[in-house]
Amino acid sequence: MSCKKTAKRACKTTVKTKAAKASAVKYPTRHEELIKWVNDFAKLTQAKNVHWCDGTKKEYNAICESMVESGAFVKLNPKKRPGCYLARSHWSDVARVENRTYISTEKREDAGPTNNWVAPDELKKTMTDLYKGCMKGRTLYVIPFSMGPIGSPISKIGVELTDSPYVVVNMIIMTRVGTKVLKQLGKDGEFIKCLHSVGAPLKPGQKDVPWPCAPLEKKYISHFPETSEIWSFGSGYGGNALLGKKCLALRIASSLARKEGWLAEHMLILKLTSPENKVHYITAAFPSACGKTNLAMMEPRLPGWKVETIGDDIAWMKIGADGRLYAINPESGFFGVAPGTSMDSNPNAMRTITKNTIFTNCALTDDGDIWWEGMGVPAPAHAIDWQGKDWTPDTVDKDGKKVKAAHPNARFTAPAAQCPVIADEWEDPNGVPVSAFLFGGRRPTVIPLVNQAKDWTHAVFMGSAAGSETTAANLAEVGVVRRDPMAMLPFFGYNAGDYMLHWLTMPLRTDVNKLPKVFFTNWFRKDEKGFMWNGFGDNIRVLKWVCERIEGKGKAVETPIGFLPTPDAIDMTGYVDPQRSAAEMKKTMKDLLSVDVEGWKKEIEAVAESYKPFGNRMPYALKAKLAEIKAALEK
Ligand code: SAT
Ligand code: MN
Repeated sequence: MSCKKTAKRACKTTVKTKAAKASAVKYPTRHEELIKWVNDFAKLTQAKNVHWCDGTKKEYNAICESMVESGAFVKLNPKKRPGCYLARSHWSDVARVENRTYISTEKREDAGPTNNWVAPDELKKTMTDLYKGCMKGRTLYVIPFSMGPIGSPISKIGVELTDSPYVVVNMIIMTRVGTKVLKQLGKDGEFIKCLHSVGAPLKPGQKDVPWPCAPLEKKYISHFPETSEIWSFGSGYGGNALLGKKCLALRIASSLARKEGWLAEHMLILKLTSPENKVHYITAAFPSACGKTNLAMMEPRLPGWKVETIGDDIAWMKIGADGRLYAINPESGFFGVAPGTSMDSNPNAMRTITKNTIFTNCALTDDGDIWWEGMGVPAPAHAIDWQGKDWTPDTVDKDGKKVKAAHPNARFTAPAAQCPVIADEWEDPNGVPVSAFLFGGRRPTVIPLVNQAKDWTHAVFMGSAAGSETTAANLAEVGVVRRDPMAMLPFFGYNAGDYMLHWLTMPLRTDVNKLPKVFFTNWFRKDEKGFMWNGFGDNIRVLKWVCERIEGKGKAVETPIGFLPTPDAIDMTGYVDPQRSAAEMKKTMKDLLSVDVEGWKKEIEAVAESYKPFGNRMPYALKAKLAEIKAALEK
């Protein structure tokens, strides 16, 4: 970024690389290890400038404006979306790339069978070669960030070095960035080193493209949990590039959590208040694009109930002095899936993204607003699609298939503080006490609407057995069921068998009586009429039963797979499915809340199959639980 008038303040902390060598250079920190690490990387990558981010609004605005000038951002109509921008990615760089994501440990077994693995020496050599000269013609941004409220005993500090201004502004929304973090770090505080480059150096005079990135075979999203480092190359997109999110807050943090005795999970955190003013905090682990954001901000369709948001994607949970689990949201923003988000499905998300939001791969309307499929408003007669092409509702591709205006994994990045139902305590440094965990996934058949675990081992089994239909959040086949234990499959920072053992040992570290009650939910069952359950605001009916169970009430029947609600246990007052009469819905509820014995036998086989690659690293207790359920189903 050049020192334009708009960017004057930001440039105060921008130093020419050559000048950086001179002792006269002022750094916004006295942390020598940090300064040396930054300068070494600037030298390796041959960055044109080094810019230390201060995290101010002024800096954020200056970088956004410079991206508008360079063509990387479109400024949206300030009357319709004040403070909002649209970015369009390269067509090939639209989601996480799991086949280019590595957990690099000295021993292959420590990464486990679910992760790609290359030894650290080899991977670092390959990537050092890629990093050589990769920032020519670009600015290296230094982003000091805190995951979790600054200074909270649960938080962790990271520093990301990147040549992507898109990453900087997204990180400013998603994490706590800037001088205040450096202050907290002091002269010798610990931080997690995160390297990132889009991998597209510029020759002198070469014009930049709106979304620079490297081809797939050069992309690497690498994690070194033994030294708590992240090295990312070649992609500018979400979870590949905003290194605080999946890379730090899940992969590196899960490995730290195991060492330090806590939990880093792919879970939303919500606050539920009953009509009697009883409060319960609930966390829920669903795979990417399965409705975590929707549940976290739900508008309940039962009178008197209130849902407030603490987090929509990641929960870090530590054990309090009272033996309970306390959760914080390590993030400060939402990186949500746009398509399907509407005033119907998630009104609070729609209200959150009315201002100060970055949209990625959404369609641009002629009046300077954004649009996506499933927004709940009619398609515009004309728009510019996510690839920057003219689009109308009739646009088809060369095979005659309708072209989508927004990419199915198009995203919004919005400050959490803007959410109208953000809970007052969302930034409490001590976290909130958790009463229940939900696991879930997108399962069109077999899995009931809700099912409660009988004990902690059963709870861990339930999590280990989770599976879901794949979605567009990952660059792979969409719509096939894959096992996604604890919704962590793409995010385990170590051997998933060891992770299960870590979970199984939680009762040894907590007050067992205060451990969260655990449930498996499935909003996605289908029959010939389509979805059998409305989902969204009607999910409060399931949460109400969950609360009753937490409080030792709530009618349930014990079955081989867990405690299922009796058919009348779910409050259906005012429930309307336009496709089903009340009598039909009664039958549907019966189907949703019964055990499909034949289906479950197959399910158990599939889970057993998923344990096999782990050999003895999969805890015996889970195999025993599986055998117990299998035997009970045979009876
Ligand atoms: O791109 S992200 O990994 O941040 C989003 C997701 O897949 O959940
Ligand atoms: Mn996620």
